[in-house]
Amino acid sequence: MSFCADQLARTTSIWELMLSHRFLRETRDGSIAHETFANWMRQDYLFVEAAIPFIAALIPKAPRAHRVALGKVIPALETELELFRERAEVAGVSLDDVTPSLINHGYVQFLLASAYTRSYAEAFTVLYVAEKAYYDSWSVVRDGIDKGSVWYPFVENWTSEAFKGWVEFLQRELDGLADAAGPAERQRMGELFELTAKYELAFWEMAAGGASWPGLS
Ligand code: MP5
Repeated sequence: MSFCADQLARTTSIWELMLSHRFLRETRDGSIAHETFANWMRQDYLFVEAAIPFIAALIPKAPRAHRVALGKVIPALETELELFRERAEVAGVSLDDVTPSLINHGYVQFLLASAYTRSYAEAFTVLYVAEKAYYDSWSVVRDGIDKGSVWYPFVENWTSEAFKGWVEFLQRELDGLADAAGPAERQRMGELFELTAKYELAFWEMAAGGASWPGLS
């Protein structure tokens, strides 16, 4: 079995919790509270901003064949940030003075630490899982959301044919990196795979439940 198929099977229970999350169901059904979706938008805007230095830190570690593909992600992320700003304007959401929730802070530190301190194959595992989680999650929303919804452009962003192709590319390449890895590195890749899936689930939980830090209101 390929590395990704193996890991996806091993972490099925996490993916099931992620893809059946109430945040996705309520966004799909149109019953999500405006403030709840706005909370996700504000937090994910910070996450996407942090994804830029994550990708930038991966590039010097990347095999030559990956450099152009990774380089193209940076302008794509800038375009994505524009989408957030445009939707925020339309929906009356302020993206100013946002501070990261504990989950967001932890996830971003984890992303950056992976890029700086782990092998390329290990950090690439984190990238794949984060992208796959968003493709799968927004595909759940796509299957039912009103196309006139103010949130629909986010669905289009992460379920487009181009994004699907990107996730498939990442999956093929990650399988290749895992084939070339020794058993110890492959083991670490598996641990990062699971941890990233848990962060993704936790991010939906935080999006639905609020961004305040434990102990503070
Ligand atoms: C992504 C994201 C997808 N925007 N937010 C989280 C919490 N996980 C994954 O990443 P990208 O870079 O926006 O496609």
